[in-house]
Amino acid sequence: MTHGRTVIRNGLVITAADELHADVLIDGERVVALAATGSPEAQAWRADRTIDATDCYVIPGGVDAHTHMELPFGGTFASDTFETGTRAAAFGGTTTIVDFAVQSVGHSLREGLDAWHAKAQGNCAIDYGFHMIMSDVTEQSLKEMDLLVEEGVTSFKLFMAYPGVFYSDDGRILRAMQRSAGNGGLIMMHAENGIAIDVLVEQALAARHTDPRYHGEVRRELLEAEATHRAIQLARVAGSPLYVVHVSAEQAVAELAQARDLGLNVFGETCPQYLFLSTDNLAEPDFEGAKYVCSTPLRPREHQAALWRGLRTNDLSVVSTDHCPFCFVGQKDLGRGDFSKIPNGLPGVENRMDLLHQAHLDGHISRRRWIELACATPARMFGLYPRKGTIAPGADADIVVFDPHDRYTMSAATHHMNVDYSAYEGRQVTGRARTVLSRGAVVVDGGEYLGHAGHGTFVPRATCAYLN
Ligand code: DUC
Ligand code: ZN
Ligand code: ZN
Repeated sequence: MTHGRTVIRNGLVITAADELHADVLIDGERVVALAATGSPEAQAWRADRTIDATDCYVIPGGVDAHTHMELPFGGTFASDTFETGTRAAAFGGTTTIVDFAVQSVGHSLREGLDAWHAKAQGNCAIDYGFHMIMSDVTEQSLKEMDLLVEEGVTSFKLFMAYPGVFYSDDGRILRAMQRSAGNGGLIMMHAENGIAIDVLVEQALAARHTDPRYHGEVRRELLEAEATHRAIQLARVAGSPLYVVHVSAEQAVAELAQARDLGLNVFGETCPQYLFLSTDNLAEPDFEGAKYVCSTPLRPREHQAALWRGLRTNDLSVVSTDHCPFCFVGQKDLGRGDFSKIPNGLPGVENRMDLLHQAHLDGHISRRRWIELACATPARMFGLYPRKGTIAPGADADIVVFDPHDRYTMSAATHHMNVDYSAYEGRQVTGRARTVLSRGAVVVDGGEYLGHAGHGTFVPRATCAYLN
């Protein structure tokens, strides 16, 4: 579909590299030029549509590299479909997601990937890519990895947690890492020692410790740090890069820092829930803590300082959401009386850009670092840059006109995610997406949805741009 020429005037363009008072010219689905606001060049542009961004930022659309739409988990499914989840993402200023296709045990990667294509195709409001969850590392699935890399599915998540479901033992992990060392794929690791955690779960339940807060207690910080350390050593042995997802414990950040100080291709991701929430939430009475059950778990608030520091030093280089919503009524409920049966996951795809902007206002990160963590680095990490993650000639016109003064209260009553609670209920933030463009089309404007299911297309990805 062609959208003619659009010009965005009078805004402050912020990318990971620059802040410029510039106008942006879009032709069809792509950015074609930037020029200083008021310059003869910008004034000479003729367009079919002008978007006025006075007093606003003009930023690249967010890239959320970790979502789980419709994920089957714990006997139920994540409550956002690709349609509802990507629409909510658009409202929150995110214009690309990378979701996790799942290989189940006994099935091929191909079957899993085809199933996820079928769920997403024709349903998405914004562009999307896939990572592949490998639950069954076999001779066959190792060979399939090469084919997936060629098709633009260039990253593979393995689990050291969830024995009997997604879990891979060290031998399987090593084999997958060796394969990715050869084919350019990036191994993403859920680093928690699931075998030890399951022992602690059993002991906790035997002691009648059944409330949601025990989810946080049994998934010990040391078991995240130990698994992170082990994953790093296995990657070194295999000669492969490693990306550790949803890092929450200070001791795990220390493992990443040590590896990175050695110059290794080891990268870390954290999520807003670990930066803004804590075990205090998990301990909320009347089973309310179930709303905050995810893995890795929320940590005592003292860990937050280490995460913010990691984001500044680049020992953590991406903030994704791990968006995996389950309704409080009817889904989280499954774990009343047994915390281990609470489906793991939090909603957040709509909240990430605004929470990170608030983090800028609170003095944790600079404005350009906000864009780097939320747009540019995930795009580079997962082979989407410069098509996604920046505003530059040739890039997709995935652009957000962001009003940095718009103060509002996050709430389930007003959010667009298909889930009956907000993890950030009542939190006031300043700054919100006003106008959101996906490949040149306005999909959200002033709180109104103007997009449609099926606008979003699958984006084949190149390999990680950070490897040295
Ligand atoms: N963690 C979650 O919280 N949900 C889904 C899978 C995961 O690893
Ligand atoms: Zn995980
Ligand atoms: Zn996840």
